[in-house]
Amino acid sequence: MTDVDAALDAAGLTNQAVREYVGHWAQVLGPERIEVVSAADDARLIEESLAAGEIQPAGEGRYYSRSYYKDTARSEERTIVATSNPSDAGVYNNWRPAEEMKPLLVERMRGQYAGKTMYVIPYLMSPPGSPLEKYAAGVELTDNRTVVLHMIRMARVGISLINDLEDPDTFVRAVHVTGDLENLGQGTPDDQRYFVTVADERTILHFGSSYGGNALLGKIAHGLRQAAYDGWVSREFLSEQFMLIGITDKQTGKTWHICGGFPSASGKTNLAMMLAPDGLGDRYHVSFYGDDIAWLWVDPEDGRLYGMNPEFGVFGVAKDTNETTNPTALESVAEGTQVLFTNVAWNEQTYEVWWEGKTKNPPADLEGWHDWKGEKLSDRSDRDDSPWAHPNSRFTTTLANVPNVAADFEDPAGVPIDGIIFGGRTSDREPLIRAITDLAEGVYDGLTLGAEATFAAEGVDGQLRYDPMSMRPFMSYAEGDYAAHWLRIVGAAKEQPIFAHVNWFQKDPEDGHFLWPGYRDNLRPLLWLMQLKDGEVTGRQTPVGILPTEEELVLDGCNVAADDLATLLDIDVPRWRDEMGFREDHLKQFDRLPEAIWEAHRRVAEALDDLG
Ligand code: OXD
Ligand code: MN
Repeated sequence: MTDVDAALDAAGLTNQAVREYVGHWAQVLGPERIEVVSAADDARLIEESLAAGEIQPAGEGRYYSRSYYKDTARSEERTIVATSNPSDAGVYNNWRPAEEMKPLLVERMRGQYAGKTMYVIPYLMSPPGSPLEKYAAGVELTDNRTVVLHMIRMARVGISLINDLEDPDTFVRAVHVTGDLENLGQGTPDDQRYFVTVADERTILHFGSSYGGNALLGKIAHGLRQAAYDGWVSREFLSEQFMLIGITDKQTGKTWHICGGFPSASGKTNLAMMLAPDGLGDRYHVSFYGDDIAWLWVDPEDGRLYGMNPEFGVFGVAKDTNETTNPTALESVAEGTQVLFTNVAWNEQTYEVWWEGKTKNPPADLEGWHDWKGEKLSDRSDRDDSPWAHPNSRFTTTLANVPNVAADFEDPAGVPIDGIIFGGRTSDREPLIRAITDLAEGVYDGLTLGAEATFAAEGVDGQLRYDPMSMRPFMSYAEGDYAAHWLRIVGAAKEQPIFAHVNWFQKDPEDGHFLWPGYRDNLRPLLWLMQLKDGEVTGRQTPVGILPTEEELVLDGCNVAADDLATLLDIDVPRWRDEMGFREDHLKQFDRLPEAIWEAHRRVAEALDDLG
């Protein structure tokens, strides 16, 4: 066993509460060494990881790693929110009693760092000086150097961040143990993994993975689950799986900010990194704040709703990222960015990387190429057409690498929020955009967000897999209380944001083509939304919200067939009536759902019925 005090003294870690926490867990985990890390250690840690073969070079200032083949995604069934209050149980949070989970995790983790280094990662999930800084501090312990490299990219990491806390004891205790990945029974009845957030103790205990979503504890476990719980208990803020962008009108100098939630595979990162389409680029500029998490609160001084991205980087899905879908993402992983790729295909001779959808066809010359499992592509049988890269392969790069990152992305004050949007992947029924000006109807719309199931087995035809506010995997308390908290926080804002539901994925039922070009053209409906908020257009009222008229949507340089446009800007009433029945069943699951949400539901249902 190592001398904890000597290691912490040498690192200059003076926060007494953090020292006690590290000392306690060193007893449980039994590491051989302790190393406290700061972002300034990145270059040395990269060298060490290269030398140890944990990462590989992928071009100048770019790196590549592979994870164990059964450890490539978040595991929702093994993810648990534990507290001491049974009324925290919701439909989605897999609630368990804290007193049951804590000893179980401690026993699983005991001695697991033997012969290893315990990395102590002091981090902040906010820009320093944020009004929410006291909810942002954490200290992750991990036995995995690649996890450290990811954390340095995804969070602000440094000893000074934790030494100087206003309340030295207010930090999230986040313990990560990789475990013996080859013997954890992933996905079997004997699964050994546990990813537990003990939310009322601000303690995260994750055992049995080194995949980002399970192992970068600042991001999802703290930044989303814990923060959502803290925001509710304190009555101070919301934490949501939202992207956040700015749109500037260069003619008037006005900037609007829009945040919003999209279930996975609905294009959230592409939207967050979008550029203005050619026809509108002279006038409008889109700036990037974040692609995955937003914290929202009302400023007591000016009474406005503010938002900020607590993260420091992007942990983006590589698949299908290319010059058309997301050119900014490609620039943010260019040479010199210190990006880390995970589970893409990699060439050991040229150090190139490739993933499905990067180019139309994979590289023709197989020489040097390995698939995400490390197998040589040249050794593959002709019959093997499995993907070269894992569908959930990732790139991890800092926000500052994104070419259109907003000039004020690190401003601790955050940015005022003008619009909150929700959007799933829906092949019919949902128009291009429908705006909602009533708070309860906006929250109701978020609660009934969903996307068509991607796996036949999981889905029922025509029915969505509901994913309230895109928070289904990250809910930390009961959904009815969550809805009430939304009404409370946003309701306190003097200037109300406008809500909208968007859908880029409507298809022609006959030939299956997408009706809307998507990507950069998605700016057009968002501009209309901001004009509606500012009273410059009026749209057309329907039972499910206000839709743009064809004349109002700025379509210069955009190719959409007239009949496709007509469908995009209309609602399919019979399909909507079916949907209302599904929504009712969905909402009935939630205890304590505020009456205001039920009233919103009934208003929409009655308005649809009134259409005759
Ligand atoms: C996720 C992610 O799993 O952002 O949602 O990585
Ligand atoms: Mn996410």
